[in-house]
Amino acid sequence: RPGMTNFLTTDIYALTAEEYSMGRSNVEVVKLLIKAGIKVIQYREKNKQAGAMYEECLTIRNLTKQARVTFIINDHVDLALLVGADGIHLGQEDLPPLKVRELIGNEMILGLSTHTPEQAKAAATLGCVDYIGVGPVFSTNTKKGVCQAVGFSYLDYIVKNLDIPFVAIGGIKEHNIMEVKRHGANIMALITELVGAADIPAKVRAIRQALNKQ
Ligand code: TZP
Ligand code: MG
Repeated sequence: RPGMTNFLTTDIYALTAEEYSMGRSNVEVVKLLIKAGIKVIQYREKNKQAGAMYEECLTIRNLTKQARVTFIINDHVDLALLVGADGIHLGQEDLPPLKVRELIGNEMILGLSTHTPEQAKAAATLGCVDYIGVGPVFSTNTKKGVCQAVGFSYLDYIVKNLDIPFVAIGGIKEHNIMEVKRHGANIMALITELVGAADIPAKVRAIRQALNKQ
């Protein structure tokens, strides 16, 4: 999968969320993330109509392609196919990963959110999932609804027992990211800490400094 090299070598996996972006558009935020040297970006947008998302994703696909940034789209397989994204990210309630793999072929990255050891084992067993999301590590307001923080116990379980690539997610900030790394995570997914930062490139520099301190 072409987008996987960036994925496996990155430290930060950035996700969009316009409602937390301090009045900036998803496209503006993506430009800033690219400028900051982010190599993996997921378009995650829960509040827009398909037509508006299509236009945004088309623009973001062009920007990310030029910058050789891996572009993953949350939920919307049709959008990912139409704009030629590098990957698609599914939740537990979305279409079955095996069926989505049938649609997207072998070139696209397929990610799946998981919240329990059972879900992680099931994802690994499918054979068609490239990476799993692991979390929420800390409590977060960004994912509204049923999802309770699972703390470090679930992350520790994954590090100890499973071989599949994973990204830690949920409430990860500059001040706690080193703790997450110490628990064995190499790739951290962040939403509000990045899109909500007044100066996104400065925030990325600060996070990378924190990660490389010890
Ligand atoms: N999945 C688990 S937690 C979460 C998602 C999409 C939200 C993470 O957002 P934030 O703002 O980084 O806590
Ligand atoms: Mg979903």
